[in-house]
Amino acid sequence: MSEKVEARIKELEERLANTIPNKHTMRSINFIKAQLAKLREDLIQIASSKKGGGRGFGIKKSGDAQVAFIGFPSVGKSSLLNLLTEGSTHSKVAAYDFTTITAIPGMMKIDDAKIQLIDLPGIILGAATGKGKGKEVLAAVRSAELILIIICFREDGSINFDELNKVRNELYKAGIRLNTQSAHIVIKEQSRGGIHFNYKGHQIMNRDEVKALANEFGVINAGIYFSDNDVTPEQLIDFIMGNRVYTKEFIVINKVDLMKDSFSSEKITEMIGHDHWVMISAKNQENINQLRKKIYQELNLIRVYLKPPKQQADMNEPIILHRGDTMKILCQKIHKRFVNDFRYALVWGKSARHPGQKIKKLNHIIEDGDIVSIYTKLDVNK
Ligand SMILES: Nc1nc2c(ncn2[C@@H]2O[C@H](COP(=O)(O)OP(=O)(O)OP(=O)(O)O)[C@@H](O)[C@H]2O)c(=O)[nH]1
Ligand SMILES: [Mg+2]
Repeated sequence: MSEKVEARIKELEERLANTIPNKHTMRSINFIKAQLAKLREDLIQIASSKKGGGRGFGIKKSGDAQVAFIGFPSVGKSSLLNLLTEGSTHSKVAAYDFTTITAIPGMMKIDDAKIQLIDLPGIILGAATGKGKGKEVLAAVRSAELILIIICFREDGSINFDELNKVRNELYKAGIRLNTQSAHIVIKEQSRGGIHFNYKGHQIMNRDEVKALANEFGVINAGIYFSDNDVTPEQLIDFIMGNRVYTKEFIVINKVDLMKDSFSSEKITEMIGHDHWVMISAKNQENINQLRKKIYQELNLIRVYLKPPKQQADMNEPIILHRGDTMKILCQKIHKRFVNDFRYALVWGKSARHPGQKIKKLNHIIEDGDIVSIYTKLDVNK
């Protein structure tokens, strides 16, 4: 069953690669893209229905944020986990591929935050369709908020950038979208009237193309509205298919001890496509602290100090939140009853207009370093 679907995917991928995009071929290109999206979904379904498939490794989330490691075998993922968690975790390291066969979680501590790192088995081509432990690995990756893609220097001193693109491609096929957001699209299905297409700004697809794509997915009568410029066919397909995960990647280039001629950072940034990367050597413990700091930065974490009413603030154990988090999220993190029983809070710090500002709104955005006193309905001596 899956072999047939895979063969069809291969055929369509080849057709897509061999079709030169222009006005006349646009329609058939979009048709192929729609078919591919459906077939890939079918493959994921087939793999998930097999015993043990698609369920991840059942790792319980803990800590303030979760970061998953992904990369080909033997790039040094487990060596890195052991270093970043300072010996509190031991994931087996060996010179042969597929040393790690399940997910190994570890806790990295930095600046009062506890970050759960998840070491995973190496992936191979075809992971998205269930090859190797691909389904489980990708399911574990889906639920992390930051994905560390690990590549490394080869023995000849070059960097294996091919692997980066292969990993990205597997993530893409598994419905994971990196460093991008879902397009702002609204689809209102109706009982009749065909497709009505409205949009803001400049668009690359015209009404006929939008209609043809929507029809392909069984959307026949609907108002379709794009509020972003230049929505691509892929974005429209993603929106209709749903079930996509939008997350961030950070690139680790390991084994820098094998480097022969030095690389300019501009060149590496160009090869990677952005400057969210770091070069390390797990073997020589080079740049490990810098990586730790980068992970913290990428997660956009902030520290908030609680001051129980009429007492001193606890400056030793901050609550860790994400930038942009609200008072409601802070309350939830302390205990869910704080959301229901919330009356107001007194706030000192960057988010307060003056020290000790009284905040009554749960949608107030907290800032790094704020000190917060929460008063609930149960506080009798307000
Ligand atoms: N030269 C060099 N070798 C390294 C470095 N980091 C790890 N290795 C070696 O690379 C091999 C694989 O390391 P692992 O940490 O097991 O790699 P992995 O990515 O977890 O591998 P799998 O679990 O099989 O996917 C081991 O022989 C390590 O000693 C490094 O910075 N430099
Ligand atoms: Mg490993």
